[in-house]
Amino acid sequence: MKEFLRSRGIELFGAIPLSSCKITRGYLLERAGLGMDSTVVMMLLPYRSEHTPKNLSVYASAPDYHAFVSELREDIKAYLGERFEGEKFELFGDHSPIDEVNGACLAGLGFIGDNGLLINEEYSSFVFLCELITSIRPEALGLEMVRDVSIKRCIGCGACMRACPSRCMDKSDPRPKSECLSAITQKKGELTPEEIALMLDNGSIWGCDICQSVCPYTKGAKLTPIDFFKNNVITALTSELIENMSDEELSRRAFGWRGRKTLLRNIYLYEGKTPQE
Ligand code: B12
Ligand code: SF4
Ligand code: SF4
Repeated sequence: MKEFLRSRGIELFGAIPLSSCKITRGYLLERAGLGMDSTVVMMLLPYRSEHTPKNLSVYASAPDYHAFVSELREDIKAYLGERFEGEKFELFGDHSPIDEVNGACLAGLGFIGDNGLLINEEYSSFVFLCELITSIRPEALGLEMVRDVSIKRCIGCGACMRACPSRCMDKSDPRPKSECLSAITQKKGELTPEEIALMLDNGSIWGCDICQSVCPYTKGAKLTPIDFFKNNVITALTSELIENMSDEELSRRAFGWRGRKTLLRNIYLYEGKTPQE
């Protein structure tokens, strides 16, 4: 398993018992026929490349990580299917039965920042998380089960709290996650004047990286070694680019998941245009 993952550019992984994880969407486990005695192989996918995006977040500028996970899912199923007859296995990422930040921390792959993200010592928080959940024992996969890792936290310097434009991490009055700028840019329908001002003041059409950029762990963090995230990076969103982008290409981008209309709403606001122009 280690060699298989490394052949896909995945160097950071660790196995933990599912029973130690925070279950957030139990129905996904049921659907895959996975019991609570399963093993979770948490994986980190560093995604920040040398290309610095101008008006969108780093995660959205790279090709969609869901596509990477889909491809990996097929490959893992073929690999394990040949070797382990009758066993259950499923790869999840984002749409996952567990709290992935918590899981990656339990697997010893990093610690949790006050910004809520998993911070890895080499790559900082610019890592996507995904996980194989399987009935196969870790020893049979050539992995050791990581046990009893306590949740570690960042140094708590407060830079993310001070920089967050939505005041999500305020100690006295933390705003709900629905007010996070990242959530607002991904919201369907009409935005309120306050939400529009927040988006324009911070110059991001899709996502928000402020609490990651100011984090001291990001200074000097390594760039992705995974080719998938290095190529086809989009560093600026424009109405011309999106109006001319095929549905297929848009579906392969993280900023496409809410549909063209929501994305163009943000771009037109950013460009000072009305939708008819
Ligand atoms: C829903 C969600 C969001 C929502 C949250 C909305 C809401 N109403 O909850 C929104 C859209 C705000 C969001 C934003 C982002 N997200 Co998000 N998100 C998730 C998702 C799908 C579920 C989180 C969850 O429900 N956790 C379980 C509940 C029980 O935990 P919780 O206590 O509510 O939240 C915990 C964490 O999830 C985290 N957290 C999650 N969202 C937010 C939002 C804010 C403002 C804060 C402070 C913390 C925080 O804090 C807690 C620490 O354990 C996870 C994937 C997953 N399945 O875990 C990705 C995930 C956490 N997100 C991810 C990313 C990349 C982002 C963004 C950086 C994207 C961007 N550049 O714009 C931002 C960062 C915001 C932030 N500071 O966390 C990555 C994080 C990777 C990492 N290194 O930790 C994940 C793991 C997806 C993945 N598979 O890689 N996200
Ligand atoms: S992503 Fe932006 S708005 Fe959301 S918590 Fe981080 S700094 Fe605040
Ligand atoms: S900016 Fe400081 S407080 Fe925030 S996550 Fe990074 S180290 Fe922790």
